[in-house]
Amino acid sequence: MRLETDEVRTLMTQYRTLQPLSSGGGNDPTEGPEMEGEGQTLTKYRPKVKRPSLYKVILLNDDFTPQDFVVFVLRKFFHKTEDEAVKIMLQVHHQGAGVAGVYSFEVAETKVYLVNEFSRSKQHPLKCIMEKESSSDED
Ligand code: TYC
Repeated sequence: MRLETDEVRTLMTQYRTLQPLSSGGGNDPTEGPEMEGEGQTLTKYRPKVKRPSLYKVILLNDDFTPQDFVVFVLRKFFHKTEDEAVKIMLQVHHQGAGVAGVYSFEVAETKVYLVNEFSRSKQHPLKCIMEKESSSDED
């Protein structure tokens, strides 16, 4: 296609005055606040995807559950080695609580349920709870 000089001039003018596609003011819910750059409007986007939240599964100390039982629970339900299990058990024993593992909501919920049911079935008062892990990309 052959362009006449006038058409070329018009196209070049249009090109130079083109606005960024997302110059704000639209109703795109993915658009974040604008930032002023070097004479140009930059649009900052919020991430469209979020990492799933993670949950800490925590064991609580008590005065009656045998230490060996806690170590057994850590090995059976949290796949810890003997050394890791002893370390976590002692942390709980001395500090009052300790993290057995970090999982997605559903996995954490299942572990809490299984551990509490297992402890109850063996008549030990060992309690397991879950707590949302604070993540850096949340306000
Ligand atoms: N404190 C318990 C004892 O001395 C041991 C224990 C450790 C219990 C960890 C619970 O989550 C626990 N027998």
